[in-house]
Amino acid sequence: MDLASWSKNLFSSKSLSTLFLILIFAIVGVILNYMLLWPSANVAHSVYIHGNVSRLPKYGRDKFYNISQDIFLLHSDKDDLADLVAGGKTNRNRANLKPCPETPPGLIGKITINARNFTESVTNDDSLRRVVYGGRYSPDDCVARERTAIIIPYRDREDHLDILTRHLHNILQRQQLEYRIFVIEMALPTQFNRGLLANIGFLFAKETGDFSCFIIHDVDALMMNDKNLYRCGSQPRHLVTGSTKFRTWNDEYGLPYGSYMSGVIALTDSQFTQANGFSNVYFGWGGEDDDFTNRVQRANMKFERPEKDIGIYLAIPHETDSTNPKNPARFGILDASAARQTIEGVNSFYNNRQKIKYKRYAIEYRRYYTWILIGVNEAAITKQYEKYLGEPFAV
Ligand code: UD2
Ligand code: MN
Repeated sequence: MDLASWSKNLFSSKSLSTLFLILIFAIVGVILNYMLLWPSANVAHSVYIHGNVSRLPKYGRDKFYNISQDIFLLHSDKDDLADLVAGGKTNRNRANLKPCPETPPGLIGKITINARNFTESVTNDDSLRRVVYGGRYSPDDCVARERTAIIIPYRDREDHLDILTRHLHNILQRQQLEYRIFVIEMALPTQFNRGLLANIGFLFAKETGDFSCFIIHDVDALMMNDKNLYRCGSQPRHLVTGSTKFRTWNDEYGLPYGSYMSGVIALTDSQFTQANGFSNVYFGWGGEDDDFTNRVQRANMKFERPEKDIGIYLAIPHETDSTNPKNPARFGILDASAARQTIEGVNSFYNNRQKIKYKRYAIEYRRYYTWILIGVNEAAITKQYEKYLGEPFAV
């Protein structure tokens, strides 16, 4: 074929339309590629799901779909958790950095929180931008003096969780901590069990990273003074000296009784383990906190608190949750607390003859926290320990 007839052929309507089609395919291909691949490439290695989604209870599945834009990988049951979290271990191999100063320089003391607009008054966009997926942070310019795991037993308090996580990211960065926020959620239909979730959260945090301090944190407690450092001590620490929930006789913020240690507590691995963690048998509201006070005492430790005006918390007001009704049997169960100290607690999930079974339905590295969804069988646990639940009290 000579050049003239070749070019004539090329510009014939048939080859032109073929060319045109190829061009259209290419453009659509590029656009599709951009739309489909680019956003997921952006969140790769950020968010993981563990578990068989088809077996999630309805509640968990709803939650799962709600945040679909954040989900990248879906793992089958066969996936090894160690692989999933390996990328999440904090790299502390930064030989040239000095330890952060004993007293963080940027603290401001009393914090003003506007109760009419919590979200706005606790949000600091710069601090949120610095958070790594899964709710992690580590100072750039020095090595943190504490590596703190914040563990939040949780269910169905999205607004509180949003406020608390913004608040914590803002303040804990000022405190120059290396930290990570864990949210441990209990799947329905089981009644809420704060102690059991705290135990599982503690073990999960240990599995996930190298933490020197574990803080069990209510979702509705906002610290009102950033000098309240989220660090551990030589004894377990109760970080609350007063709450807007409790007024004293002279109208100050206080606590309901002296041995009270609810809301926010900080313990090292060995302190938590020595007390054998929380009791797992309190389903519904109440009792687990006083039980834990007893455990700490029986393990020959005692709670310490920060200075009085530093440990003030704002308690976000809320109603009673329908799946966490007051537990009418809690006083009897508390009476039998000593008998359970060694036979059930955090050890129920690793070296116990009578292990407590639980399911890990899902793990997600969300934008501002790591979320895990737990399922347990309330009837089976209650049966397992029926001899150790004391006498039911008439209330
Ligand atoms: C008190 C204690 C709390 C705990 C509880 C008894 C204070 C400041 N706190 O809190 O530490 O001992 O009594 O169980 O006194 N939660 C959910 N969803 C639910 C139910 C509970 O997320 O449906 C979590 C959440 O982190 C919450 C915590 O459990 O902050 C305590 O539950 P609460 O806030 O209903 O109980 P409250 O305020 O009486
Ligand atoms: Mn509360």
